[in-house]
Amino acid sequence: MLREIYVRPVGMLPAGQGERADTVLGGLRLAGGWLDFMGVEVIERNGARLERRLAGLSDFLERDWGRRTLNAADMFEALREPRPRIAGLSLDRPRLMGIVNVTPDSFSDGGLHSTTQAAIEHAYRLEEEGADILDIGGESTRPGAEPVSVEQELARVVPVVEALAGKTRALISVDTRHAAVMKAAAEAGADMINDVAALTHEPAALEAAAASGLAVVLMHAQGDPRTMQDDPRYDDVLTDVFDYLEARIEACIRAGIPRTRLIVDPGIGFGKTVEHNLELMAGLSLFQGLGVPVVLGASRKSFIGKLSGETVAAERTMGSIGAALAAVGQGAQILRVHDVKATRQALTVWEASCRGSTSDPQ
Ligand code: PT1
Repeated sequence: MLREIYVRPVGMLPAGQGERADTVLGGLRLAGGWLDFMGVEVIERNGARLERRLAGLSDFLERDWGRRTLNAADMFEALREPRPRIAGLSLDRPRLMGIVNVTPDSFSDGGLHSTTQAAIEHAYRLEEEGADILDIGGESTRPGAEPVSVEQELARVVPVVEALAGKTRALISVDTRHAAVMKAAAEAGADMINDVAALTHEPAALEAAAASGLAVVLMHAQGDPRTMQDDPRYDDVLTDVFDYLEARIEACIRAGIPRTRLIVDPGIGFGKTVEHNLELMAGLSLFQGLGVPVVLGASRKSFIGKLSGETVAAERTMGSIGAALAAVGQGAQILRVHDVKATRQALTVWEASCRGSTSDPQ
């Protein structure tokens, strides 16, 4: 089914401020989280034509949408539905997924043993700094990266998962496109699969993820890492990515993965120009209409370099925090970041400033 109407929550206030019964202008809690939305942006698509307009909630709810009523109503319900815990982690506040690369080029001296040790130490440091999830990856999927063999990926990832499983408070996620790695990681004690190919890279991936019983991040990418930045094109990037993720959720449900185990990610930098990335950032709250948690990975990416003129990725922490706060301001539940300490500090101040109090409800 191709959607004709999309409903994006807008006009965010800190949770509780918009929902108050005494306000003339009523708002509703977004996904059981930290924001109330006061209105919606209605996006209508007629073939290639796109119309976007804003509506207050009562205006939206009272309007007759004709044969599109069901389409609008199911998406509206999905916006409100509180997100269930993922592997025990509540998503009523923003969470941090710390990036742990198990790739020799990230840790200079080359050998597998020292690479493994460095990755484990890095993971513990990120947990200490406030990571809720540790994302372990053995294959680089950044633009232009060459694939590694599955054997190599297994040799990098599995020892790190084994070392961390049961020893950290943080959840363990494995960043992989390969069924064999998903299976081995699940056996080694991982909690979550993070797949930049949304379980499409191999036919066996969908089956392996279903059998694992783990939570799964479905990320949108256009093309393969090696060539994805060669002239990416969309009819409309925001609704095209939405449709793709919706179709992948449906495929997962058909394969036996319940919606409560699914998470989506628009895939910043994966077959996208700077303009595409910024359209996704600006429209990010749209993805709450999929009814599952949203992950955003903007950390140190080249669009931040292009905006700021900073050519050194490791010097993009400040820009990455800008992207992170923009994302949680649109309801994104999980941020995939390199700089856990800096992002945690920024989030703590952002949350307390929205709340207007030092007292932490947790
Ligand atoms: C991501 C992500 C990921 N990104 C998820 N997993 C990478 N769920 C790896 C650049 O433009 O966003 N979400 N796993 C890393 N990929 C990139 C892509 C790194 C683009 C850098 C860029 O610089």
